[in-house]
Amino acid sequence: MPCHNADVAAIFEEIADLLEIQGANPFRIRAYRNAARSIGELSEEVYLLLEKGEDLTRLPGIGDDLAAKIREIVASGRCSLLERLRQELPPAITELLKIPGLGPKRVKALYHDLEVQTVEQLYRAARDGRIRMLPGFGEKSELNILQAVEAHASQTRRFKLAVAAQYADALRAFLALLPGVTRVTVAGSFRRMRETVGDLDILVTAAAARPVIQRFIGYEEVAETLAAGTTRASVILHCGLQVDLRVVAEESYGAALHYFTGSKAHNIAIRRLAQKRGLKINEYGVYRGKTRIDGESEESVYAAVGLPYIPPELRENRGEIALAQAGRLPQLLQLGDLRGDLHVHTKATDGHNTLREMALAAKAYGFEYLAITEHSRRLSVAHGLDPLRLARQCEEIDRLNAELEGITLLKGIEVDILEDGSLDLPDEVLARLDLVLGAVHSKFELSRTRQTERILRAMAHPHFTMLAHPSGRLIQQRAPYDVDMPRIIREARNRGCFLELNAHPERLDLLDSYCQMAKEEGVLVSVNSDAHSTFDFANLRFGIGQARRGWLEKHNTLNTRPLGELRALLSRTM
Ligand code: DGT
Ligand code: CA
Ligand code: CA
Repeated sequence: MPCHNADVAAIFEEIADLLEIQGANPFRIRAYRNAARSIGELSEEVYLLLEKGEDLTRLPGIGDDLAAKIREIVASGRCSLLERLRQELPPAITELLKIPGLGPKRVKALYHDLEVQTVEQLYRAARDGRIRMLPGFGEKSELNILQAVEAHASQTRRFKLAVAAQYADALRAFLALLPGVTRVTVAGSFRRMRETVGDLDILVTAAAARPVIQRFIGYEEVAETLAAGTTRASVILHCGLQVDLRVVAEESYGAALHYFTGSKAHNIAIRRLAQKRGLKINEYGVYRGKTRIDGESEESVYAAVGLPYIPPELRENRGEIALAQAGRLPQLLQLGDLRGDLHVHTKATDGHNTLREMALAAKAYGFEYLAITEHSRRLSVAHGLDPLRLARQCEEIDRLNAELEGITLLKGIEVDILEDGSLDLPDEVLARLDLVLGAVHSKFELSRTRQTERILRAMAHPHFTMLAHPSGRLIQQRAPYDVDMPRIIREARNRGCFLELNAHPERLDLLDSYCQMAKEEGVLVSVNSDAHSTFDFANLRFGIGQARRGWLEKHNTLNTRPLGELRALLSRTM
């Protein structure tokens, strides 16, 4: 299992917290905090840097000692310092740090002076009025703690869609093979392809419910069973993900699927339509009075309120019901519509595979074309290309294109947009390429005005083709940079260039609402994998989900075009 940057950053962050609770040297604490930030913000996976033999001490804030710890973490998934610190302190103490308003300093005081070691003990201490006695706390902070603990209990962690998919796919396969099971569908936010999911909601039809429930709570990944009844059960998996299972009758399948797919706002709006027609919709079916008139399929539920079937990705009550009433639902983009991928890396920079391997994998995936878009020289941690190395790669692409059949490689670059909006390679180099993706990889903290000007200036460059991962966010790790995205979308229209929807599971960037805006403005979006290995084309599944949430259709998408048409569109931008 690869150890991701977020895992390394979380370990360093926890070390810093524990050191602080122990009252360690502030410089030592700060070194771990800086390292956590440095690794957390790195757009390249540190395990990949290690595989390539990169010297990690070149990264900001990383010295020999920290580099050794990173190697240990990546190699073993563990850190002996963290394990030692955890043994020296009560096991639940890090839970306390998750309570808003409680930093390591306060946790230290609560632990040393009141022997508070768990959230439960914290709650009792606050309720009993013992916290206000502590120096530096007082009545008001005691009340704040009480409220924060209550809020903390009601909110749980969310999982990235691609992470949830690993557990969902395995569980679906397990359930589908159980005796008597006829249908298994993962509903909820997962089916709506939201970028993160709070829990999995699984719907099963089966000859008998009880045996399915028993096998479900006995599934090897179950850590805890929260509830197990005759037709439903809830468990928590070892990874912390909650799974709700419901076994329903065949005749209620459609109504149940509709109910548990949500969103809640969409369901409420549909039920209101039903009421107007004198009908009632619940998870068991569609009813007129006491008579059940429909509910075996989702189509029948929508038909009962006079609507065509609405795809799950649209069910957010953001205008989809009015469109359905008007008969104007979009024909949403599908994975099979894509004819190529316009953003991949190879071994030449931070990818795993050679040019040839990537080309053959793209062909096997069913693609007609593949754009090779390495990083440019500024991104030195990714071993970005300078003009000479890029020229060599272009020659290699010419050779492969002459040799390979059924796949065409396009010459591209993911060039860094520098702070002043200039591009990280000379014009005459960019002019020789088929496409130029511009990307922001630095100076995320610029003001809104300056960040917007920077990107607009880059887009005005005569060779600029497409803005890569337009918001720069990493899901649950890094907020989008502050930028006037509507203005960028309008400029893309005026300039005739394109926006990327980057399907990397940590990015899913362009955000869905901006996909809608791009569509309205007539700006074509390219759903790209940003593949760093031959396996990564699989991530396009999540990019397609995001595109569908953003109402995109085949004709709104650049890389659904046949090669000839694509070339014409690309050359118009240059
Ligand atoms: P999540 O898990 O937070 O990512 O989001 P969902 O949408 O999966 O929400 P969840 O798991 O709480 O519930 C699954 C579905 O069940 C939800 O999308 C709609 C339906 N549902 C849950 N509670 C209610 C409710 O109070 N009213 C209605 N109409 N539907 C509900
Ligand atoms: Ca859910
Ligand atoms: Ca649920």
